Amino acid sequence: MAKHTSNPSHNALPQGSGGETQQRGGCPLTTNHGVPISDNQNSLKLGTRGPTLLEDFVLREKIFHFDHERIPERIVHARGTGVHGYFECTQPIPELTKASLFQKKGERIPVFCRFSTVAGSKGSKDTPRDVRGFAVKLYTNEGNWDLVGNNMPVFFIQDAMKFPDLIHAVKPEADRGFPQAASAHDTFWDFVSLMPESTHTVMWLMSDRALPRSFRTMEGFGVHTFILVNEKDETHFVKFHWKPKQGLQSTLWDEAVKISGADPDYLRRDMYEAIQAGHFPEWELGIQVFDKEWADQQPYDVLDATKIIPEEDIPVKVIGRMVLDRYPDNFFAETEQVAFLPTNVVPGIDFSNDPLLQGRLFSYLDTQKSRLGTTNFHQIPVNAPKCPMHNFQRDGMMQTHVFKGRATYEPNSLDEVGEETGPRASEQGFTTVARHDIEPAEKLRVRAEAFADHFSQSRLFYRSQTPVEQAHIIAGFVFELSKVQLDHVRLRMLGQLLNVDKELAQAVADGLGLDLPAPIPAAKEPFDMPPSDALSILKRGGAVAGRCVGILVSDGADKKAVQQLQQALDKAKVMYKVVAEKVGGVTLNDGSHLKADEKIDGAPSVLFDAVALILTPEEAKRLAKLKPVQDFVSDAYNHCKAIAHSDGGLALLKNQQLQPDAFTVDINDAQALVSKVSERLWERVPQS
Ligand code: HDD
Repeated sequence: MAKHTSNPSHNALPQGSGGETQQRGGCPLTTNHGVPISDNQNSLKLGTRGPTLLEDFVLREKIFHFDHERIPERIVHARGTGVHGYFECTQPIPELTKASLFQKKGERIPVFCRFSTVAGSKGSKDTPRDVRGFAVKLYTNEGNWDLVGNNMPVFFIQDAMKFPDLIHAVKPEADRGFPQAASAHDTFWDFVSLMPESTHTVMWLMSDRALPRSFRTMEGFGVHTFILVNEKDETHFVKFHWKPKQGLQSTLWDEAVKISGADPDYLRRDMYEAIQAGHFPEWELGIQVFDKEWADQQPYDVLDATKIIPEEDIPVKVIGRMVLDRYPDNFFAETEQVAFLPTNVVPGIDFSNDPLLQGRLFSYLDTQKSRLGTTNFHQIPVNAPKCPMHNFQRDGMMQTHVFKGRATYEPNSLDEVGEETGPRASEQGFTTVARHDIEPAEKLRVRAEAFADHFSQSRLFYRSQTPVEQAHIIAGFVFELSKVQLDHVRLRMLGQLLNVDKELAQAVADGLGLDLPAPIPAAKEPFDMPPSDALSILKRGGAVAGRCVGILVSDGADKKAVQQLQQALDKAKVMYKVVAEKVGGVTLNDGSHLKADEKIDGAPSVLFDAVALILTPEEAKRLAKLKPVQDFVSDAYNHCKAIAHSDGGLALLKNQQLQPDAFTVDINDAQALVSKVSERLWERVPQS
């Protein structure tokens, strides 16, 4: 006989399951319908060893619910991490927009921000070469404004018509189901080499921008041109930028590859750990504002999402800041169920005619129904506006509101018999601004002539980079095209690159061991634009606070050196992890015990911005024979990172034939390490 346990007291039952989400310790376990459960270990059987009974509603409900726990993953941007925070207006702009969030200096509103990769599935790694999504839901007091952007200011295509083709090309190849989360394969390069308009974004994709060190060290861009509308219904064009206070930083390709093995969750863990440690990432919201007259004079079309507006031409004006300070309580409820919609705009913000944006306005609402299963997805807490919401939309799957009364239509006169009439549209509500710049035209399925120049800005991007960054772009092309198996695709891509920059094309051809083909005729001859420093990561650099140092210690390590380093890092708000041969830790030279955070082979140096090697010479000699220790040291060095070392640490470097230099500093000069945490000594390794 199954052992019977006594039922918990019925008096302790929670008040219905609807809003009860707090799992209090010791509260009674119940079914979804509130029936107390006495045994959560055994199914109901006939006898002790007999078959399980169909009437076991406790078992069936539990398994039934489990069977349906997954929902379809996002068709793109499936892998992501979300964070709560706030937006604060720092520079009101009532002259430009009536949007409520930009009216009062110091006013804060809540936000939810989701960072993502694009191509990979939900369970893929965090560090592929890919664009990163940067989607922000701003809960204003006039409704939700979703700025659904990326970490690159341009996009692969000019018209939404091509989006399914682009995504089919980059996703795992249809017949074989691989490669996962990678653009380095035939179909992606076949597509982009046939689509010259993709070249500019492909340049960004081959650059270090596609390998961010952290979501915290990325810029965000609204990409499209939007429209700001003020109280007088005057309009201005605008582009939105998120500028990280942490500065910009990326990883090397070799690092990214190794990180994906050591910690596929690297970027989300980084965000989680930074927030837990109180290093709240912060971005400034900036705008580039311009009018139609200015736009008409540019050699590109501001409605073309494959183009930037150089910051030297229209400087970015900072109007606010966003701070992310709270990790979600529940990944599924919040990060997975959050639904971003470019159609979520508020009074004062309107859409431009960018054909990519116009297509997006349909796609996102549509996809939420298939992903979240109901038109009532706006009632999920993370999606619900935080201001009042009233309308006559009713019913539908998973309706959670209990509407009262019979006013479900408008107009109605139910107030004449004392009943509620329901909400009314008001003049202060959203109005699509009248645009006088759109001339009456024929219906045409065409691409505007002004969208035809695909290479001038690709060239601008390449020529704005430092030589180190250019070398990384070349290496990116060589790696990716080496994975392409179709010779004609490689050659076609080289033909496109010739339109960007001859030296770039030659270097890529050399890296592939191929002769340069003839250039592919450009639809419009590219021209040279003045380089823009804003496009380079290295010309702008990063900040020290919030970085992470790996401290490799051995038995007998000098306690004073360890403590001094820890104090200097704490003072500079730099995180650190103690790494040792065994996770139990080490005994320091004063006999005290230092617990390790990580075992050496679980925390290779690719996970850190800089490292410290605090070992005794004897232990260094012994540990130098271990492969993970060798890799820890040589990777830190070859990835150009700062290394602080004790005498034993120096012996480890020499053991690996690594020459001391300006970025190998004595452990007693902790400040020297701190000052170099966000930099790399590129001269260490030839960049070609
Ligand atoms: Fe998109 C998701 C960003 C073009 C269709 N997109 C999605 C997300 C981001 C972007 C950040 C993830 C949101 C989240 O975290 O839940 N997408 C962009 C940017 C684009 C862009 C910056 C160009 C400037 N997207 C684009 C086009 C289409 C879509 C042209 C279709 C015509 N995007 C979608 C989608 C997704 C999506 C299929 C998948 C999941 C979702 O919407 O909610 O509808």
